[in-house]
Amino acid sequence: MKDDYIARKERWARKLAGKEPHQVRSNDRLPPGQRQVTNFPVLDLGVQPTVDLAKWELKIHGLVENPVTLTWDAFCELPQFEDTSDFHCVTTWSQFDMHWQGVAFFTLADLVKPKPEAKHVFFKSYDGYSTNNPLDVCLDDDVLVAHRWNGKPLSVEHGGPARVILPKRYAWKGAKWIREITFIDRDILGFWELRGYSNTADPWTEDRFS
Ligand SMILES: Nc1nc2c(c(=O)[nH]1)N[C@H]1C(S)=C(S)[C@@H](COP(=O)(O)O)O[C@H]1N2
Ligand SMILES: [Mo]
Repeated sequence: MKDDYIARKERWARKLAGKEPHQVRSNDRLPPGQRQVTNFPVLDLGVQPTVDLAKWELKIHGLVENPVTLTWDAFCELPQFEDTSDFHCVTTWSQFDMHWQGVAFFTLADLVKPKPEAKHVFFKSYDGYSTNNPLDVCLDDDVLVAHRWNGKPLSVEHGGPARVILPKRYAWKGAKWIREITFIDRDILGFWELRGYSNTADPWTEDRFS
């Protein structure tokens, strides 16, 4: 993991320096079975929690050297990252060129310092939602906790104050209204992963259901 972590971080640093071409999963920008939309549909569990910024917290803990609970101000004071990526929902819509601003997953990992045993990451949200991803997937150079979309604060319906963006996975792998990130040594299934959705969720192999 250590070497892999450093290699991924190096690539991310090159990207920040503008020296790394945008990493793509496939030359086909539109994954199979998807259609392009431009209206950014909303998908949720029927609840859109409104979280007062004064009470908002992001707890990052588990198998890490330095667990933290970030307030909104502390989160916004971390180095900010922006990136443009495509967004693919398992319900067959994709939207291209989504511009996100927030904090790179790398910055959060550097802050808490995952222990070598940490291999998976579990995400919990203010609406009771959860999802899970391998740590190496989270350490891709396009993964972030976003608080702005297309130049504006992220709206509540799209997961504001802050949501996780993992462009190379179907969108359910990115938790809106993020509240807690836990580093763990084994895989634990999240909300949709327990309900028949694929655990790996790769849009380019139409890896939709388990
Ligand atoms: N907290 C939370 N995050 C979530 C969901 C949810 O219901 N609750 N839905 C997921 C699903 S299935 C998708 S497709 C995307 C939708 O994001 P959008 O509503 O901004 O399009 O958020 C994902 N993250
Ligand atoms: Mo979805």
